[in-house]
Amino acid sequence: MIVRDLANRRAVALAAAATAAVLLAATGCSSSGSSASAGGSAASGKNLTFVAGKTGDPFYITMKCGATAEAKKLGYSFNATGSADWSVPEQVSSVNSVTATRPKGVLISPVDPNSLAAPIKTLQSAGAKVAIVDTSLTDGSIGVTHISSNNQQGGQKAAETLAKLTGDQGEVVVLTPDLTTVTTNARIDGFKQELTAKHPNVKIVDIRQVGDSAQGAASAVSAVLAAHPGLVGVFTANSQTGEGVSTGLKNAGKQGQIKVVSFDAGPQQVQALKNGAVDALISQDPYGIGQQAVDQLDAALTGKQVTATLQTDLAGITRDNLDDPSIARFLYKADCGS
Ligand code: T6T
Repeated sequence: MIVRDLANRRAVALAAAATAAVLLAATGCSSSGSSASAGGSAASGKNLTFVAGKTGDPFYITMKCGATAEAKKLGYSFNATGSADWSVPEQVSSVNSVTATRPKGVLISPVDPNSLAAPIKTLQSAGAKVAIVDTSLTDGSIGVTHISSNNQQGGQKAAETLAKLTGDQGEVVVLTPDLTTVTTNARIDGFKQELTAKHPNVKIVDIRQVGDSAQGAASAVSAVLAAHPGLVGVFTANSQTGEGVSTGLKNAGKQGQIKVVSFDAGPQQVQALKNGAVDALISQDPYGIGQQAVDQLDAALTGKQVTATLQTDLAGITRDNLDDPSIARFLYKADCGS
């Protein structure tokens, strides 16, 4: 079952999630170079830009699709850019280039909570309204709106799901891109908190940084298995780590034997769920994040009330509910046509 966004509805989401299929509240955002425009009286002559964390990532692609559609509906021209990798220098450079184009509004998912603060402040000083999407900055005063998933809650749900899959006992590992990204860190915090509080016999034996790459995660799996031959489960904190773990387990001949719960639901992750390499996905609503961010920027630009903080939905996806129509919006896109 799925619960709609906004923090004041999260209690409903939690109650619903108590059943087998897992259901959470989350966020997302997406990117990569593209543009769309349409005429519209209220927003005539106004332009929006999206700066993604990683342009080729299905999560950000899907966010871009939602933002593009909403911008078109409201009559804004829309561009998308960002870093090809999860890179601070690349994203700083993107923000500086965007500032030079003088957009009226910008959606941005900062890849670092501190290093992007100064360039985004400069962007704001140049007159742009800014929506911080998916990730966050340490300085919460930057941006007119902040839209994301409840990543901590998603991590808790991942722990609950993995505990169930492993019979509530045994050694598990966490694979994460790094220990600086606020979203993945919040997921890991939630994961640890839930196991400590409710599943003490499920032990985290390693939290491994593997880089934001499927290859890094695949290689880490063999090292992890060598160090922990009795491993029963893996939690991967985002798409790329989730994509790599299935390859790593397949290479080790352990596919299907070790339970896997992955954050996000990119096309490759969904395929891995279908073929049994992964057991559950905790998915966000990046399309909705993109839509809502554009709505909030439009409100800021037209003198309407802006909501400072919004949380979007999460969904727990298994082979049992994958084809449920209510899950469709939680499956990420490889491109806006799919
Ligand atoms: O999980 C998403 C996003 O929420 C996170 O901030 C970074 O990784 C993803 O883009 C998935 O790869």
